Amino acid sequence: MTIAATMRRVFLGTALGLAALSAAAAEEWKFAVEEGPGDVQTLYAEEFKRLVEERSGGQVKVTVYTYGQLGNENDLTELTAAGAIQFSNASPGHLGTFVPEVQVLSLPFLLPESDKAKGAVLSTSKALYGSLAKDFASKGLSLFTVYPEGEMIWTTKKEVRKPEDLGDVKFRVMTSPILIEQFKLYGANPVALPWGEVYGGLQMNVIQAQVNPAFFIESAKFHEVTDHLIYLGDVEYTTTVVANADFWDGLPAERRKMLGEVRAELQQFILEKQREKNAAAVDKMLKDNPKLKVVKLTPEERAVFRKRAEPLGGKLVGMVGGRSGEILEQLKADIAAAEKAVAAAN
Ligand code: 6CS
Repeated sequence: MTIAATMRRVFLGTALGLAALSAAAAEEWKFAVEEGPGDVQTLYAEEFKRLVEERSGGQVKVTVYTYGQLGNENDLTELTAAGAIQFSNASPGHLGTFVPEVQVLSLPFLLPESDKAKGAVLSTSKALYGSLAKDFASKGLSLFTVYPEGEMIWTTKKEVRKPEDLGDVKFRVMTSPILIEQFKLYGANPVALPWGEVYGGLQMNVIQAQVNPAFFIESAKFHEVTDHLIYLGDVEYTTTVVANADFWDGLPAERRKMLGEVRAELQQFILEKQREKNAAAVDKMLKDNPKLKVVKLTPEERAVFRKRAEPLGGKLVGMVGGRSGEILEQLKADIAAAEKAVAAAN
């Protein structure tokens, strides 16, 4: 064997040995999302994976699971609380039976309209990271972060401009109980379903409407089985990322520090990604389905729904009890402070 061939062998042997060693040493973190490939939550989890693997020097390997691979939205929360997976998305729209207090984030006409103030509230609010985090912890979940995924848009078969138009509409909502109350107040006939059943339901006319951000309507193809996109401007889709609490509490301090930095970087990353994806999705849907009609409610029409939604905060506190009233009041104070700070900076 030539010297060069021997050197190559030695080099290859060492490289393989090192790779095997680091593979053996790598710890696996499983991260399950509630959405499909290319969707906002998946982009977040993939960027999380890239940063964590790089910054842990290969000592942590993150495996991302998309919707359906490990179960539906509610299954993922249970798997995380039980410690079978380390991280998952648990959106307030589905988490309401497990951590009822989280439903404050689903209240319409509450979060700030400006992206800056909304971003600030979702990443730093005392109500969320001080108070609500305790309710997560009591269920075995550690609240890692909260981020927005875009304005909720209704897809309907007929034009809807006022509550009376919804009288005969079976409206699919996510599985949190407050959403049933919200759509009853709006005048509809709400039905809670996991999203995997929505396309078929619309196609078979078992339901006639649903609500989601534009990127999701496009990727789940709901625009193929609908006729109108209705913009009310009442609520933002938000999601929380949670970790198993025992796993989180057992992390060494430097790992938690690294995760804090990753979290801060991802906050900006995901704000931009979701904005881009939502804007592109509307163009794509109108191209795919030229008959789709876009309806933006006027301020007067919007005010009617806003009025209908007024009792909802009180209903939520009545349903959930515990510290939910306090959390809601603190959240309102955090929102007012963020809006004031943004106005002062402009
Ligand atoms: O409508 C739903 O249930 C789903 N919507 C989004 C935007 N993400 C996941 C969630 O389960």
